[in-house]
Amino acid sequence: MIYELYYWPTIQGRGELVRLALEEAGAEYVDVARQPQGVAALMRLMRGEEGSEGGIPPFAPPFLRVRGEDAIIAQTAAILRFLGPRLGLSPKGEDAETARALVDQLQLTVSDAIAEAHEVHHPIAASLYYEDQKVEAKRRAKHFVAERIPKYLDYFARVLGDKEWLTGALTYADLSLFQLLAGLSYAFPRATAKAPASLVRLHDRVKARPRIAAYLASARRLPFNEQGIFRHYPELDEG
Ligand SMILES: N[C@@H](CCC(=O)N[C@@H](CS)C(=O)NCC(=O)O)C(=O)O
Repeated sequence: MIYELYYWPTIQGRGELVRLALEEAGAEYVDVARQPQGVAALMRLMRGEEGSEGGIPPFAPPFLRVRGEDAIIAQTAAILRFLGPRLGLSPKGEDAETARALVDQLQLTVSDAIAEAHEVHHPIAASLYYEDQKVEAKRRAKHFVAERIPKYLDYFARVLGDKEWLTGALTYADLSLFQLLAGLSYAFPRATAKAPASLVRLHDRVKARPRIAAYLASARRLPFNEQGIFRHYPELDEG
């Protein structure tokens, strides 16, 4: 089984949530847009010029194609919902439908937090530069830092309790929570320094998993940067 991941080649972005799941599972995958002519291939699929006959083109990356299978799946949470049981990162079987929905619920909450982290530096429009919306970004950041980061982190700490993983066993939602914590620590180090200790421990447990550790040390893991979702603008971390 070979998976093709389609995502922008120069940022971690939302593609990273899918990458972490594929890496943890040791799955065979191609990060298509990082290959020669890969971005052009991504654009063709997104425009519907290629792909499954009569299929649904994705609105935006990330999206996933399984070689030899017809469908292209977009939306990070939907991709992970699809991959979870295949990769052993969410419960399998008909009787696990509710358990899978709970993992999905957690994943969608991570997605909400990530969307808000992006809107801090782009509160008016994604098509405008940060420099063109700095005043609004500063206002938005004040609320994100004071209210939203603590609310999201306290929620995940409450779900985690004294368990090792959010739902008991490791799922893709734990990997995504790791990425949320890593991203927030990069973008808002001052605000995230107050993260609950149990979440820091979860972050460190994910980071130490052998395949994840090998991935993080490899060239496949791009560094955070100021083109991505989590951007470090010190003025936005002040609160
Ligand atoms: N809800 C989608 C959001 C997808 C998304 O916003 N993708 C970004 C990159 S991270 C993009 O390229 N968006 C283009 C656009 O929205 O026009 C998901 O979670 O996958």
